[in-house]
Parts: sequence; structure tokens; C-alpha cells
Amino acid sequence: MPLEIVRNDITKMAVDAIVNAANSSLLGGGGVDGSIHRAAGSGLLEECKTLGGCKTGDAKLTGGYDLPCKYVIHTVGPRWMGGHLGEKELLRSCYQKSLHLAKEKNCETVAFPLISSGAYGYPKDQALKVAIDTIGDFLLTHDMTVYLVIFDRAAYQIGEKLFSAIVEYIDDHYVDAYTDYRLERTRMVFPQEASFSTSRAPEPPAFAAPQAMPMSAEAGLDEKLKQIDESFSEMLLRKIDEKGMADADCYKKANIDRKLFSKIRSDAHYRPSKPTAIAFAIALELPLAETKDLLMKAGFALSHSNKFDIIIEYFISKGNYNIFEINEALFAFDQSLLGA
Ligand code: AR6
Repeated sequence: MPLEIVRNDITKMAVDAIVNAANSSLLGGGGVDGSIHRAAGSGLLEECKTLGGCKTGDAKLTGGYDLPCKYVIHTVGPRWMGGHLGEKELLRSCYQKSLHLAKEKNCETVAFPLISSGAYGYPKDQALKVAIDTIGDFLLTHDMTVYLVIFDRAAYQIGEKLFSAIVEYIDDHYVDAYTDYRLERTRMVFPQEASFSTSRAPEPPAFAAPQAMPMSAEAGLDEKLKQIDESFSEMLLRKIDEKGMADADCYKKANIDRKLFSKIRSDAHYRPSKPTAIAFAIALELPLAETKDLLMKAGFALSHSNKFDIIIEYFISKGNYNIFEINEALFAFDQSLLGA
């Protein structure tokens, strides 16, 4: 998955480069900076001393020393001063400069902490949004796997704040689903009676024992199999063509790795996971009914009995097809992310 949000300690990430939320001296400090220097050993500080510091919004690169990564990219985030002193642009610049440095060094995997969101006081919900938007923009034109590492989710109140509309939507639709489910059960158990009856549920129908298939039925099955419907990959490729999209635009918008896309392209019977199938529906900006058709090709449905599906439905119903924003919401609600 090109952009993945994970919960981890960044010093444990075995990637090509990790990014350090440093200060302009580059000589170490607290927070993630302190942890990175401790885990890397004294060689890192020695190299940092040769760099002549770093401006806010800029980034510099060193080796990884005892860390499991090849490089550390040190960037200096802005201190939060209320949001009117160019903090957002400076924070965007931290991500952009770091990503370009990583690209120059041919890094394929890079992990970022949530820059400025600790000692520098940038509100975490806004810091997360800037991170996701900026990394997302970069990934539209570059192939790389970027991990956004969230350390202290417990202290992290993004769900309610950023997504109150989604909370409301989930509440409404969960209630509907629950009510429908109760009604269904009542109908099943008590077909003609009032719902307070204590009668037992009817037995499920017995299944007939499997029997050997007669020759003519076998021939019929052969015929049927020849008329098999369009597969998931076939429908996907057709829709990409119909939209006049380039393949790369589609898989990037879907947060899907290029290699996986080529696999899907070359295998007409590829069975994607549900988050992958939905990711393509989002990239293609399909309305709800067409999303459901595409999902059905992969053997999935959208229902109102789980949050994941309701969140997807919420974004589609609002016409918001930004996969990174959807993932931000899915992460806030502890759901699987879209892409692969
Ligand atoms: N792995 C991943 N994320 C972490 C880790 C870790 N091991 N430790 C902390 N975080 P901060 P800033 C998260 O304060 O706000 C330093 O003293 C943390 O939860 O490290 O950019 C520097 O020297 C928070 O969300 O960086 C500077 O003086 C995020 O990393 C100043 O702090 C950033 O918190 C920079 O402040």
C-alpha cells in the first residue's frame, strides 16, 4: 500500500529511511528525536554535528547507524503559534523536502512520525491532515511506500472532532440496520404470531444429500461455465477505459501498489480483498450502485451492519473520493484502510 498509517515506535521500523522531527540545531532533543538518537548510537550525533543545522521546513539526511533503517532524514517542523504564521506551509514543506531527499537516495520505503505534533504543539488532528494530504499528493506522481507512524493514539482525540458528521451517519445507519435485523428475526421466528410468543423458532430446512450429477446436467454445467459473467478484473479494466483513465492514474488514486495492479491486469480471475476492490471503486469515482456491482464481482457486498461499510457509503454519498481522506477517517474509527 503506497500510504499506510501504522501504530508503532518509529525506531523499530525496518525501512529505507525514517524521518526525525528534529530542531534546527540537529543536535538531538526530546520526543521522537531523543528516541532516534538513543537507538542510533553516538555516530548519528557526530554526523549531525557536521551538517550546520537545518531551517524550519527544510530537511537533511544522515546514515541510520544502529537503527534498522539505512538513512535518517532530519526535518524541522514549525512550532504551533495559532495557525496564522505559515505553520501549515512549513509543515507541508517538511514532508515534501523529506520525500524528495528520500527519492534522491532511491528509497522505496519511508516512515514519518507526526511532525510538530508533540513538543511543537501542532494540533494532532490538523497535523495528521497535513501529513496525509501532502504525502498523498506526492504519491500521485511517485512510486514509494510511505508509513505514517502514529505513536500515542490513546491521547489522540481525532475521531469525534474531525468526524462528527461520520459519527452521526454511523449512528443513524447502525440503528436502521439493527432495527431491520430485529424485524427480520421477528418475522422469521414468529411468522403469524405476535412477537411476544414463546414458541420455538422453526427448524431450518433440511438439505438434500448430494447426488451424483447425471451426464446431461454435467453437459449443461459446461455450457453454463462458458457463459460465465465478466470477472472483477475485466469489469475494472473496462471501467478504467470507459473513464478514459490511464492505469497509473487509477492505481495511484486507489492507493494500490503498481506490482499488485499488474497482477490484477494479467489475471482475469484475480480475487481482490474487499479493501482493494473498494479502493478501485473510489479511484473510479463510482456511484454507490456501481460500487456495489464491482464489489459483487469480487464476492463482496456493502451492508449497514459494520462501521467500515457505513464509512465507505458516507464518503461515496458525499461524492468525496479522496482515498487518503477516507483512510484518515477509517483509521480514526479503527477500521482497515483502503488500498493494497
Ligand atoms: N515513534 C513514533 N512517533 C513518536 C515517537 C516514536 N518513538 N516518540 C514520539 N513520537 P515530538 P515535534 C511522536 O515532540 O512536535 C524534540 O525535542 C509524538 O507522539 O517528538 O516536532 C526536538 O528536538 C508526536 O506525535 O516532535 C524538537 O526540539 C510526534 O512524534 C522538538 O521536540 C512528534 O513529537 C520537535 O517537536
